[in-house]
Amino acid sequence: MVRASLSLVGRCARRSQAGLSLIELSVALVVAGLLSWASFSAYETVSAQQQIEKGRAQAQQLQSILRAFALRNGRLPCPDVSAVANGYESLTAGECSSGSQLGWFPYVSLGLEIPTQELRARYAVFRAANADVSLDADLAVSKERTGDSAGEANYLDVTDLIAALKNASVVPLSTARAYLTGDAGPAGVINCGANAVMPAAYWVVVPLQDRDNDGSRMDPPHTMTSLCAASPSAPLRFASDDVVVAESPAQLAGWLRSNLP
Ligand SMILES: [Ca+2]
Ligand SMILES: [Ca+2]
Ligand SMILES: [Ca+2]
Repeated sequence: MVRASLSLVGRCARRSQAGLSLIELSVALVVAGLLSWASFSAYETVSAQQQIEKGRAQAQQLQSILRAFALRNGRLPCPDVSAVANGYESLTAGECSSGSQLGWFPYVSLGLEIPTQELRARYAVFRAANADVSLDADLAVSKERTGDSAGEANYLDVTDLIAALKNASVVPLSTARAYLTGDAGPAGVINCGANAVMPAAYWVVVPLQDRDNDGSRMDPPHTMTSLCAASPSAPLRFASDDVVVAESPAQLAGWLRSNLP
C-alpha cells in the first residue's frame, strides 16, 4: 500500500515535471521567435541602409561624370528617352532631340555599364532654347554663344555652356522644365505643385526600392513623367529611399568656372 502510494507520488511528480518542461519549451519557442524577428528586423534595417549608401555612391559617381562631360563637351548629356533604357543619348542628326529633357541616364554614351534596375537613374536636363543665341539656354546642345569663330580657342567649348547657364538662371521658373521642390527644411515643403524652388541645370534620381508600394521604384515626389525632383538636401523619409543629386544653373556654372581646364 505504502509502495503503491509512493509510486503514485512518483508518477505525479514525473507528470508535473513533464508539464513544466512543456511550458518552458513554449516560453523558449516564443523567446526564440522574438529574437529571430528582432534580428531579422535589424538585418532589414542594415541592408536598407547599405542600399541607400550604395545609391548615394552611385548618384555621386554619376554627378562627377556629368560634370566631366560638361567640361569636355560644352553641354550636358541628352537623356536616354528610349522605352527600353538602352543607355544611349537620344540624338537626332547628332543633336539632342528637341523636347527630350527627361529620361534615363545615358550610361553607355558616357562610357558606363547600365546598372541593375534599382540603381538605374532617371535624369532631367534644363532646356530653354532661344532663336537669339545670346539668350539661348538649351543646356543639352552645344552652341557658340560667346562669339568665337571656328579655330579660336573658346569655340564651342565650356565657356559657351557657362553662357547658357547664365541665361538659364534668368529664365522664369517653370514646371515645364527640370526643377527642384523643397527639402522639408529651409527650402520648404516637398511638394512639386505647391513649392517649386529653383530650376535644375540637371537632376539625377537613383530610385532604389519601391518604398511607397505604388508599383514604381520612384517614390514621392518623383514619378516617371515629372520634371520635378526633391532637393538633394531632403532627409530620408519613411515612404521614399530615392537618392537625388542636382545643381541649379548658377551652382553648375560656379563649379565649371572653378574647374576650367
Ligand atoms: Ca565660345
Ligand atoms: Ca524608391
Ligand atoms: Ca514607389
